[in-house]
Amino acid sequence: MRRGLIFDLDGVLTDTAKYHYLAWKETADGLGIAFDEKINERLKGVSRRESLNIILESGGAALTGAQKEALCERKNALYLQYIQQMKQDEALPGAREFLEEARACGYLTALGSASKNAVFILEKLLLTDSFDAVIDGNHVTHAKPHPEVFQKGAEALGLSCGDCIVFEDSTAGIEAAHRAGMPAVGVGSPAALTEADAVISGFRDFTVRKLQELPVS
Ligand code: B16
Ligand code: MG
Repeated sequence: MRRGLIFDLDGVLTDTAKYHYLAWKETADGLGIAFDEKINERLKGVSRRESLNIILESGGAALTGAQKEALCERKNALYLQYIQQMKQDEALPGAREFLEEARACGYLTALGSASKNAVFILEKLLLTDSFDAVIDGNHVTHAKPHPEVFQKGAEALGLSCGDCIVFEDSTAGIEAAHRAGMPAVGVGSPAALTEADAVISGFRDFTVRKLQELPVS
């Protein structure tokens, strides 16, 4: 049995994508770049800087490194205003319960998120104590689809990559899991997550028993 479970944050344990959307929209509006849900989809699981590059590319805008840095800071300041208001009930349904059950059954749990705000969000959700290790955007040099975040997650748990299973909502994250040598459970729609080894709609009514029935255990 694989003993380590590594969870992405945004889109898996909570829906911060809506706050990323609002903050990026305001930033893009300031640049006169049209921004919509379709472009926002491409930002899921992608680092802050890479997200800005995607937005600038869609608007045909070229900026200097310093200008990009300033925009990333501005976007994050807007984003922080939103997540400051988060409450514990913004954990996605069943996520807290599944984490508790998994740990009670002897699984080790790690967070593997691209976000540099992950620790703050876990605190807001009262989920900090549900993890044996947290690897986020502050611990990695390479963004997903690079496998670094998950490799470091396994290492922090004291496990080999082959002992871990990843839960991810983004295609970049699923590719990162595979490149780390880990199976990926997609969280979302099977049509969007075709590369995942199994797909669940979310953690509502999801149990350790159901995990063990998936072709990833
Ligand atoms: P931050 P995840 C990712 O979180 C988001 O999906 C992505 O949209 C965001 O750009 C990235 O975190 C960086 O977030 O600006 O807070 O550092 O899905 O990897 O948990
Ligand atoms: Mg995600």
